[in-house]
Amino acid sequence: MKKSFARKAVFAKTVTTSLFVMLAASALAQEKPEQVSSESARANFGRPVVLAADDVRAFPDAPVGFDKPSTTGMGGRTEVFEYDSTVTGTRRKAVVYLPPHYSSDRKYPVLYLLHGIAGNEWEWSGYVHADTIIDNLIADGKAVPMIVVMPNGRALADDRPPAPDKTYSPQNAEGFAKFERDLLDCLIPAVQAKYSVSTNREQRAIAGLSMGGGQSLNFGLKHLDTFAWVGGFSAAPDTKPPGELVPDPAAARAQLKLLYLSCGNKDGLISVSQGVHVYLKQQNVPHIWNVDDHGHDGETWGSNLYHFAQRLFVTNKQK
Ligand code: FER
Repeated sequence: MKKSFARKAVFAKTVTTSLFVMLAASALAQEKPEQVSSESARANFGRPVVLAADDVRAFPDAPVGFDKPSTTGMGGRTEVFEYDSTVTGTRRKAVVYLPPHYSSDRKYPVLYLLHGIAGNEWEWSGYVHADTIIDNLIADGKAVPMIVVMPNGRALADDRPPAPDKTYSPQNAEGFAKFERDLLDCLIPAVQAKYSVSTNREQRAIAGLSMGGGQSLNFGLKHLDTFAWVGGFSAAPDTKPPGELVPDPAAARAQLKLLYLSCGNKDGLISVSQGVHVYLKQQNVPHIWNVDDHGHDGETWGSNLYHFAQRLFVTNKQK
């Protein structure tokens, strides 16, 4: 009797505790994403890196010279592209890379490449040399000729990078969320009106670094009808929780041609990508997970663009 009472008491306490934990968890889950601030960003960058057994390299670093212009110069070219945005009410800019011998006689696949929280449309070409990386891959026959659109992912009327003390302001972060509609409703149609590009989802990719990595996962995986190739390099805490990113693993499995995740093992933000990788693995969603030896820096972004771009718009490169 006594024993049974004791058991019941323990059971009741367990139920109460579990209920409390469940309620607290659901309250947290319904809460708005963590308010962005310099303090929370510092804390996120400072998180200890805890590596699991499969947090290892899928690829070596890109070879020396991969991001240096060839002695014969760039085969392709970059230009500034402008479009009208109904989201910001302004005319916005994107840097566009066109492959060698770009011609309206053929339709090209397009990679949308998104920058980080303090960057703008010049970050990928100016800091990481994305145009040179892609140009060299095409010249070497390692990537198919493609157009790369490097937009400004901060969809605000004033989309200049904010002063350093405002980098993590909620307003700046909000601009990155608003870019979803700017991309889908304004930029993609404008690119398709101006350039000779394929409008097929299997000829459209999205990838980005850090804040842009989070955007690429959030927008790419939500709009599988628009993007078949998705990459997140060092994805930032703007990334949605994994279950929200991929609510329908069967659809992701069926529709994605490539899902590529990477992060440096010296990057305090790695837990964001680790969470996505673990979930994808549990749900049997094929993906590449490349953990290299870098931090939150241009070396990991350049090297992962090198590996990602080679796998775009070709079959059987998921593994
Ligand atoms: C954060 C830490 C870093 C965060 C965003 C970042 C949204 C983005 C970094 C980058 O783009 O380089 O807490 O919150």
